[in-house]
Amino acid sequence: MMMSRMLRIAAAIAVSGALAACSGSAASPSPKVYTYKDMTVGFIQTGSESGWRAANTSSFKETATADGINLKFYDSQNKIENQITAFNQYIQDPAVNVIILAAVGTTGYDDVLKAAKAANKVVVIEDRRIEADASLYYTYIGSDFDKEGNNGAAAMCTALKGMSGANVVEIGGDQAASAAIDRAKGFREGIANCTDESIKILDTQSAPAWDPVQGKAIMESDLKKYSGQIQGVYAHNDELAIAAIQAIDAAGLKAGTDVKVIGFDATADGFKYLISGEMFADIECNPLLAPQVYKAALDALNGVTGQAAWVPSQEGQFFASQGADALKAILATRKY
Ligand code: GYE
Repeated sequence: MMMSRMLRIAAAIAVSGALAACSGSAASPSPKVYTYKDMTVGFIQTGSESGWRAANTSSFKETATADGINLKFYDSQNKIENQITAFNQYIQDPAVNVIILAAVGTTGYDDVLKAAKAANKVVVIEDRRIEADASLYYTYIGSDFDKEGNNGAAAMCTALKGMSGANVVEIGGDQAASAAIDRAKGFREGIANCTDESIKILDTQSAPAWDPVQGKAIMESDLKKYSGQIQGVYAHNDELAIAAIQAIDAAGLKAGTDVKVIGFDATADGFKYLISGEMFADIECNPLLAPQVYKAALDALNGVTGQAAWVPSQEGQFFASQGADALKAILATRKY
């Protein structure tokens, strides 16, 4: 009697175990694999201050449309306080699972980065580096602005070759931006290595929010203050370089001959002044970052680890000395 009861209990246990295995209740569910259609991105853009910025914004909007990403776009009007507001809005928005930041400044983001992490939002920094613990965001994708500054210095050394004791003035971008901070740093590092001539920075001023109207006023002031003493202009983007060229020409001087101008971004407008010979060199800065940034965000959603803290952009430089025909041919192949 006892044996048959024990057999019945053993059989019942075996059957329930088999049923649990069949129903899958014992096995854990396989993790969800995210696709771009599962991404709702809150993109916090600096503003619309330059041709580079317009190309960067287009890259994110066009790529989102092509990939089926739901994009929420915020223009910060170049104000850090607006970026903090937008960050908090996206943190509180249950639809947003990815936040992308193009930073106006380098500091002031720690609290919102911590809040985004606590809310399990993926954060990717694009364009400009920030001063924050790398554990607070998935990765940073943007240029090596210090290297760009080194390249700008090398171009200035070439432009002023053989002029012992050459003087330059600097027209900086917004002094809060890492792009301006590092291009200034890289330039100073680089001109110290000029072999054939010593280059002195006569004056340096920054254009708030990269405003070319301010940039032109800075150049006009420098031309008055240092009349006949300026051989070179180091401008932190093409709009500031073009503003300087306009001021130089208005002062009766010839940009490209009397004064050598170096710019950054290599936008279509910058190319026009390379082709005319009024800009000596244009150091490229790649704004077409959206495909890389969205892929990184998707990897983050899918739990991919081992991502580099910084993925530097690939970019080159262009010179008036390449000749108008060659530069026109290159320009015809470019997207911005
Ligand atoms: O050079 C300038 C824009 O962060 C690289 O920002 C970007 C810079 C770019 O205002 O045109």
